[in-house]
Amino acid sequence: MSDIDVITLETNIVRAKFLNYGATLVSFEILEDGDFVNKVLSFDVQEYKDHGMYPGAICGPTAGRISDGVYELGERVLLSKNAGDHHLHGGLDSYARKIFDYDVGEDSVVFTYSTNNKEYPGQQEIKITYEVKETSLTIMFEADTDTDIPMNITSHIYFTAFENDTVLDNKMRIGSTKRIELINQAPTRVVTDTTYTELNDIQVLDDPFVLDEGYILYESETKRLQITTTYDCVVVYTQNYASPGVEGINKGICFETQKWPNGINIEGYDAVLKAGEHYKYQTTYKFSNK
Ligand code: FUC
Repeated sequence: MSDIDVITLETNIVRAKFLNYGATLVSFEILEDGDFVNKVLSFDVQEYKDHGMYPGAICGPTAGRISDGVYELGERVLLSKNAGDHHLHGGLDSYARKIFDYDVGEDSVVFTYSTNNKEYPGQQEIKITYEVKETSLTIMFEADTDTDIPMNITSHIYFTAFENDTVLDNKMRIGSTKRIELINQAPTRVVTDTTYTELNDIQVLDDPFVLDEGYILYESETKRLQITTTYDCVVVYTQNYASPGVEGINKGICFETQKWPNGINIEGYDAVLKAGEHYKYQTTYKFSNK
């Protein structure tokens, strides 16, 4: 584990830690009444290696499940099936499992990674920028490729329940009127569902929502997280399984902003990053008191 570095960014009100392994966000602490309060689930550094929850990690080339681990783009590409019948979060050669180069600025850190991925064809250049501004964290996802591939990069941060014991005690609103229905866990077709148009109690979720407007609100009685994104989808995952390093379930909630998971296998959706095109999306997480 000696090749894993911990990188710290500090402003007058925020202290954020990262790993070059998976370009991971380890902690995001905000100064509140004289104390630093962590807003994400954090683990010991050694625990991040190959962790099944992908805590804080950058997942790609394709986040979410690729149905039956296969897609066709000129040729038929067979991917590893690391989640039952499906390929998940970039599979066995995921960006989440790679050591990135990095460059630290005053209030930002830039991670870069160049890969001849073992599963996806071609050469990819990945650039992830984290930027801290007051109580906000912005993540910029950029990529280039020399071969057409489905590209869908997300961040797998687990946000805490704030002052509650479980995230299910909080409320959420998504700028969405449609979700992508799962069949045998694979995102398959878009259905209209306005369950989350208004603020609602959170239920157990592992579901993709199509964003009409790029925002999500997540809040407790006293705290609010407002997420804005240029992506057109968010997978909301409520940490539904017990895992090493967390006591119990539903202790964290992920808002995996991304393109449509399995979009490459959904008719009419453009999931492809073409050779020579530049991939660029960004998501901002802003914390405030209510
Ligand atoms: C989410 C889910 C998966 C998985 C993983 C750790 O993205 O979609 O079901 O358990 O995180």
